[in-house]
Amino acid sequence: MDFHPDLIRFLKKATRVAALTGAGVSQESGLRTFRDAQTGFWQQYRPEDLATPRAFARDPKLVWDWYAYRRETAKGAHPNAGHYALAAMEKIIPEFTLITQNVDGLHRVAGSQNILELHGSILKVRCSECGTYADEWDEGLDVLPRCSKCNGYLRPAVVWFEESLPRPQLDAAVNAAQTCQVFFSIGTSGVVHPASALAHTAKAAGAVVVEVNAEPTPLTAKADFVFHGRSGEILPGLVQAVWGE
Ligand code: BV8
Ligand code: ZN
Repeated sequence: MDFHPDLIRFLKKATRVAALTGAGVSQESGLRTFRDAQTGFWQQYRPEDLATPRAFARDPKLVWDWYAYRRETAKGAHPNAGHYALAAMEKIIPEFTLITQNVDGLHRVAGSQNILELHGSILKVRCSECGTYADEWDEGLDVLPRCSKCNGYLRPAVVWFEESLPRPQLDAAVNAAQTCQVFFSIGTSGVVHPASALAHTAKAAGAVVVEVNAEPTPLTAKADFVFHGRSGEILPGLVQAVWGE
């Protein structure tokens, strides 16, 4: 894959870079994306119908089990070359902000440190009533884990649809989009708000926008550089072409 000399020049001299990642970055680690059809028992459900407070209120055990299944698959997954390339960029570029919609924790495993988890973490669990985080809980077929403090139902510490994003992370992400010189949108279909607005905020603030995604998205027409393919191949190629690492 060859990279436009302008992009290489921009990146070589960039001191402030931001990257937004979505489920596509973890696809090569074997984790399903949101728009991929689900597999096995879960293929009868649409993620959008399970990742909501209403679904949890209606059937907390079904939603808990879906997240328990995804938590186990996330724990069994390994970062891929795309995650490692982003961790390498953070070490090279003076100010690098990784903004992720993913809840699988793989960026941290790959060594990224300055991470904004806009949608929370599937590895963390909190009480749906008092908000207390739980370090351990009962798992089992007919068990619905409850809070040791108030006996409320435990839930995954992720942001569901129609729930607000954590203010500090969102504000920091907007600030990074407004101040960066180059903004990457990687492995995301760009349909979920407000994360999908960040690339447009960066563009409006004068950043060079780079899209790395397996297929075209609503951002493609506005991006300055577009690479359609697998992030696990494109990102390491870019790091090699720009910084020779
Ligand atoms: C909110 C955590 C305020 C849980 C998630 C109408 C218009 C505008 C907005 C709305 C609207 N109706 C409702 C809304 C708001 C809603 C929204 O945006 N809905 C969408 C569906 C229209 N947003 C919200 O509700 C947000 N909150 O707005 O609060 C509010 C308050 C009260 C009332 C109303 C509003 C909360 C959004 C957060 C939801 N939680 N996840 C969990 O994970 O279980 S979102 C979920 O989708 C994941 O985080 C996921 O990351 C995210 C986005 O999906 P993607 O990451 O982009 O994944 P996707 O599968 O879509 O795409 C993957 C891409 O990768 C594909 O393009 C594919 O081609 C590509 N790919 C695949 N393999 C590879 C690859 N690319 C490269 N390499 C590969 N190998
Ligand atoms: Zn509680």
